Amino acid sequence: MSRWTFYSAPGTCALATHIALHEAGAEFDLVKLDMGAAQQQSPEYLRVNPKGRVPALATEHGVLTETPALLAFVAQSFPAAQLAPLDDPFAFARVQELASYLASTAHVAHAHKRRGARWADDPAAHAAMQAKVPQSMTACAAYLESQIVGPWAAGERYSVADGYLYTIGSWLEGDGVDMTQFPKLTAYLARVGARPAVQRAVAEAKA
Ligand SMILES: N[C@@H](CCC(=O)N[C@@H](CS)C(=O)NCC(=O)O)C(=O)O
Repeated sequence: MSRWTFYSAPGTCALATHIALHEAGAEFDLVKLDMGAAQQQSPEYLRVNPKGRVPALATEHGVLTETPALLAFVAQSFPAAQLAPLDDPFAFARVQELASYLASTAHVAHAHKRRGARWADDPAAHAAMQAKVPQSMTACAAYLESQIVGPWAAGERYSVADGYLYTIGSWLEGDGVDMTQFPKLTAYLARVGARPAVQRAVAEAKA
């Protein structure tokens, strides 16, 4: 395995993959993009990821993007780290189910706060999308609260889904969610946040 390069930016969903890489014990070079300076749209970065988004992981096989794919790839590349139930199709699908929900529902709802220009040009539409975020993210938090049955998202074993739920979960308060309504989720986020790999990734991901 050649050394990987991981492309990230502070305050983004790339933290989920960053956490997984450290949980796995992977060796990688970290490249942090400055989104304030629109580096994700620079010609150099568009050659890495033509979508102009983070995360991206340059591997010996090519560049991979999309958080659920990256998390499964990291878990499968480091089986000894036991970051997913790789030998149990149903349990693995449960991990994927949560990762897909976070990517396609929770993350997209969150993006309506600052990225309304993806979906509409009218400033009034942007304001309407922004106004909806506390409600849509509270609905996500309520669903996630209902899913926490064990110490970790997939039950008894920590998995790559935990670093992802931690990443999106840490956005909830800033999105206007009253976290006192969600004690299980709050305690869970503190539990994940106490892991050394998570603290290392959080520290490295800072601006
Ligand atoms: N579906 C992608 C979403 C990636 C994404 O939207 N990343 C955001 C940061 S959280 C980004 O790079 N935004 C830059 C932009 O919109 O210009 C995933 O789950 O990895």
